[in-house]
Amino acid sequence: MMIRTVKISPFPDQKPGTSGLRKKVPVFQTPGYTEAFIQSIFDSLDGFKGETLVIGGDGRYYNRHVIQTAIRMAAANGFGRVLVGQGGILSTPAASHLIRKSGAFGGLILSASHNPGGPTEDFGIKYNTSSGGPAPEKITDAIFARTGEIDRYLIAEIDDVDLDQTGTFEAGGMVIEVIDPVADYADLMETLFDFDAMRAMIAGGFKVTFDAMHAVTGPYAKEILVRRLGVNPELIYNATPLEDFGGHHPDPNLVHAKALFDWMMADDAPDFGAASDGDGDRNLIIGKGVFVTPSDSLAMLAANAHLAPGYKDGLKGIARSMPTSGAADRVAEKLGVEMHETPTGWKFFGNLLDAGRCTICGEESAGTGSDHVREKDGLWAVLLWLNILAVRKQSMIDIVHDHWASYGRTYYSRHDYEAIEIDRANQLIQALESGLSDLAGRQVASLTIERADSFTYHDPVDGSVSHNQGLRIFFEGGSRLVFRLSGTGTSGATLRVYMERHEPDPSRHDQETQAALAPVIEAAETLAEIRKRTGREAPTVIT
Ligand code: VG1
Ligand code: CO
Repeated sequence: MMIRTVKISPFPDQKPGTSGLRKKVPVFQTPGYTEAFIQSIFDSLDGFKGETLVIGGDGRYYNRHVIQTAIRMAAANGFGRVLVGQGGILSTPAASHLIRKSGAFGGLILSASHNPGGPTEDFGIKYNTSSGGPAPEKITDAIFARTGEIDRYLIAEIDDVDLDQTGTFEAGGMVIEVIDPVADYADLMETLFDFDAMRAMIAGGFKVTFDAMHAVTGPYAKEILVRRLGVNPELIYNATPLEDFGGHHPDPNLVHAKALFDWMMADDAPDFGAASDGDGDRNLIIGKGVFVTPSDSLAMLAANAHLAPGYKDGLKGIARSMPTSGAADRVAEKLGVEMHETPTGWKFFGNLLDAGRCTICGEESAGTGSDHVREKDGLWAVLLWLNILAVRKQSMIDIVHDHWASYGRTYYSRHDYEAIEIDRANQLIQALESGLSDLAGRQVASLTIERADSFTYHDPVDGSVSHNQGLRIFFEGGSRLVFRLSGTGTSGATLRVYMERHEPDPSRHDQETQAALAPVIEAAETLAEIRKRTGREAPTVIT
């Protein structure tokens, strides 16, 4: 086998963010750029000679090209075997499962998740470890350090692999297996959920619709929802993965999945509607006439998980990212299990899951998952909801109202200001942060500030500490405001403002969310001067 050593100079901007390195496609197309990052990953790892590497992506533009490059580089660097999803496709949770099941050393997941795709849109690369989860900060820091000094990459001269045929062959001294990306994952779902009960519910007329947003979950939805559960195929939308997601953002929120939302609120709505994102790890859950916020969905799934066979023995604990609402905390308290609050990003859940300290975790950004893999999992959340509905034999709206009646309702919203100038965003955060210690006791917008801080996470498993994970302002009465800058964007900065208010009184559970949060929203503006500092009159996206 011919291995070439290609000389390169470091690229200064290869710092992994919340979930790997995300840049515009033309940046990844800069000669040597993609290779420099992949080589920096390999150079930061020890002991993978002869081991297995999983490679897959969300099918976006440039996916196939980078997969070929990654295969050649894996061979040149000494991996013994690569597993690649057919067509270059693997949803993020399916990749996590495959890494675990095959005993792989790790995996490369090629995705920019919910960001748009195409020749001038976004691409991303991230590394997952043998546990199946995103590399922890210790490793991503090492990768970034390596990108700063890298001077060569190794690549084997092998022909392009035919990604469209499953099969096993040898090239470049390495075994290459192109595998069905769906089968193992679908089988895993059958071990967790009562497919008979769900099939019976659907056969009995319960209508389910799913929007795959022209992204990776189409083939998974067809196999699991249609073929194994009997959902009407006409109710599965945008099920063919496209390199540009049909020109849309594959982001299952109320802006980009508005058509689904509108239908779910109409008289002829199906019983249950859902959508997933570019790489299949997020979920949007809407019942007929009722939208379930991701924070509420986490709480409701945790409260009912024991109704599914995979969780019949109950939960070891629950974990949520800090900006996620406290709705799940109330469930953990009632169940008498541990509750953990981590920084944003799935990589922080890995240690807790590995140590058996939690079973279910979730984020306000529409990510929910469990210890079955080490990534959030969109279809898993859909199936857990369907399993709960099949057992409880109630409508979504009744289950949601029941939950609020028992635990109170936590009104929740996130306001995003996208692509603002980086300097302006940093100044806003700095100004707020420098005044944090003086805020306690201050009155703002009819609320009284109880305390404020910058969130620091102490990992209870390995003792690592992560600073600067978001600014928190707590008000008397339990409302909360959080500010942080996104770590997944590719143009400018994105300011995220998270607001919540708990309402125990059932007679006040039917307010419009933005109205219910009005004082907290006003406090955000007063404290951070968002309009003046960003130059924006209103958020880009409200979820
Ligand atoms: C966002 C979300 C975060 C999520 C991350 C990756 O990060 O807020 O909750 O884990 O995306 O999700 P940020 O730094 O932009 O706020 V995905 O589906 O993009 O892999
Ligand atoms: Co995603």
